[in-house]
Amino acid sequence: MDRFEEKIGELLRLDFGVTPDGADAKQLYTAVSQAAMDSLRDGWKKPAGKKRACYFSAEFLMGRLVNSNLMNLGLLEEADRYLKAHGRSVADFEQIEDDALGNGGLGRLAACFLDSAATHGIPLDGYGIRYRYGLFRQYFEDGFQRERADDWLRFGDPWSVRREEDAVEVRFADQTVRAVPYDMPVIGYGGKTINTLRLWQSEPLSAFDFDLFNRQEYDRAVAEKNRAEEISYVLYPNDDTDAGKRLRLKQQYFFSSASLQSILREYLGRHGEDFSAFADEYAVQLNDTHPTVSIPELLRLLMEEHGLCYDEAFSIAQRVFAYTNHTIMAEALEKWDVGLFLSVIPEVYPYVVMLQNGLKQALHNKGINGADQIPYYLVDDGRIHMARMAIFAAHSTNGVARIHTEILKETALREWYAVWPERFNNKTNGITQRRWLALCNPELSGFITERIGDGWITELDELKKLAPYADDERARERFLAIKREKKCQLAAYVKAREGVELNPDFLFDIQVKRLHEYKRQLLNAFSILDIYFALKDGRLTDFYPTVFLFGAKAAPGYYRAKGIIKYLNEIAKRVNGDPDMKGRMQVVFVQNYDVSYAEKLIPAADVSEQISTAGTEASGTSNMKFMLNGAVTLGTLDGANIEIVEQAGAENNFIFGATVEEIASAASTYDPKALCRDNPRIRRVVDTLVDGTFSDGGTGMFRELYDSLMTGASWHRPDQYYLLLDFESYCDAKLRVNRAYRDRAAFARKCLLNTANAGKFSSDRTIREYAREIWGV
Ligand code: C3B
Repeated sequence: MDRFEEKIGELLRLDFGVTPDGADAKQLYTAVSQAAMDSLRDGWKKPAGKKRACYFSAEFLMGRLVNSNLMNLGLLEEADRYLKAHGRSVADFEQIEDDALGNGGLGRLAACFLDSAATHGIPLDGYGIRYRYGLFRQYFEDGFQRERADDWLRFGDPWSVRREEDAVEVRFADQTVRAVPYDMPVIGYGGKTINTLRLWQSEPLSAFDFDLFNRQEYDRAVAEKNRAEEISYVLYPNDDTDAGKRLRLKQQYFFSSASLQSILREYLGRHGEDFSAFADEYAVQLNDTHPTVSIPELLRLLMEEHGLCYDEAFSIAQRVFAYTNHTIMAEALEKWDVGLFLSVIPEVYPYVVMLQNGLKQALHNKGINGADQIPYYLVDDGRIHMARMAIFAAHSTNGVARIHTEILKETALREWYAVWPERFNNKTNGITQRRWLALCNPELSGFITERIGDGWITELDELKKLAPYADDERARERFLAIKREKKCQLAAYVKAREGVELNPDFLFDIQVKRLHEYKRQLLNAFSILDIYFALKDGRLTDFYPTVFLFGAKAAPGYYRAKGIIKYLNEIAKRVNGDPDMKGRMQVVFVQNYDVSYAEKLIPAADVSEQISTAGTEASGTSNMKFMLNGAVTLGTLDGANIEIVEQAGAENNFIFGATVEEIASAASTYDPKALCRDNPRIRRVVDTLVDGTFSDGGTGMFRELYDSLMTGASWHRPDQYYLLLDFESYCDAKLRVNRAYRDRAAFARKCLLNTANAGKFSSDRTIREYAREIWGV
């Protein structure tokens, strides 16, 4: 028995007083995790004298850590053997960890980046917030979304180390709090590099006011504690929208200031007050505008506490900071009310003003003066524009897929691109193949490794070697058998979680992502109804039996998104309850879609639904996960879909709908009312929102959805996501996929070619580009 196993036994004995055979799953989980932590303590040190990159992000959606950490440390098999010897397995840890410190794509991307950087020896540390409660847990009640708090700490947190000695203070107008870091090791595959994810927790300066306590003012005695803890209490549940709330600004400033102070402290320890090397030792990537208040805060710290002048401080900031834009949705580009900003962090505001003056001077130097400067103003109309601040003060602004960056340059940020074109660059997103293939699909991983070796685990381009097997009948049959096995596994999981039976011989068509109008789950709903009616009427006779699966959380305050969930659940009830549909079609909306559910759903998919209105989805990353696991994309020419199809071949995917250019030219002519009037198929499905086919429980939600399609956000702007424009081409494409699926060998070929051409979409490739082209590490 080696050291790792001995350590597990010892921890079980000392911490819980149990033997390995007597321990429950939670005790085993804690002991195994702690033993793994113990094994890496020596290797978890920052190497001196190297430039480090810091990823500032309000969200890190890490997913369960135990399996990936054990795998990366090379301990997974050993742990499983040990557990099996005691009548257990790592699968027993399934229900133990949660994975919820992020909303969706942006937070999950941050987690993929950390994994890739550590795997390739790139010094990258994450900095964020240790929310007490992560993204809410979702369940359905009569088809309506309900939310419950996500108490992710209920199983303990064996992967974090509290670093009391590194705590700092963060000052607000109305309170000062202590930011206490919890460090998590980020273990590269093979365990050679261990970086750090530092998450800050907000605490009171002193735990308890005894004066008040003695005066029997108990409420006030705990009030300060509560007010401090409030800051890191809960993750804002909005994806792609900006709540503009006071607490949100507090959260952003809290982790920005704490992270900068912690970096400065490290630097001062090495260099004293000489800041000349600071920008050579640190790069800070701002993950969206959420940490952008870091820019004036760094100026403040350098000028106020270390006596630098504005020009010196600005030049350092500009070399240090880089900004990633993740969306062009106007409502997500953060703007802070000056009054609100002043009431929360008045000490930072003068630095915003200095930046504004610096901007005016810089524009003047470029020959832009007077009213021409207005579109650039950082403070405009009583609001502080955070994206503008980031573009002006950072040396790099990047989009997350080729088309997204083009839209930024040509449309959304064109004034800025005109003045500082050299700052703009593209970094197409990626995903880590360790979690999204090796861990979640060991069956397909084994298939690949048997044929081309295991180099793909760290160099995903190796998958190219798989392409010839797409023409090999035995390989295709094996692939189909694996897909079926993954469907059976998913079916068992869905049965346990939702109480619904899935038939593994059906086609699995899956749309999983946050619920948002622009992602157009409602369009998917309409197409399903269209197929349903066609089957009922006998118009459609050769339909291959299909299950349409959905998973999506709606932000709790997003009324329309919640209406779409209810609508889909009503459709599911109707279709699944219709005896005519037995063996032909099924609709299932799973509850609480999260990273762990994704790990089950994605490997089982035949068809990946990526149907956002062209020009709205910056990149998407689930599209890459589906592709890697051998599904075809049914999608629009939007975000990274474009690059996916370019890599895997248009003939191996199913593209439909208006392009960005076509959407732009449809803007003035799109007339949803006329489309409804003239096209009976459209009318029939859309009318189900209002003709009593389905009940929204008297809430009026369906009527509101109907109105949103017909009249849109405003009277002169009908449905800004053009659902009915793309309806027919979408339904056609859906039936094309369905027909193609009948020829299983030909379909398997398409799937295999998707996997074989997924190399570009590794976050290893993306993070190397950031390291080389932006950070210089
Ligand atoms: C998302 C975008 O919506 C996705 O297209 C993109 O793939 C990911 O970011 C990662 O770049 N996004 C998000 O999850 N949250 C935001 N606030 C903005 C964008």
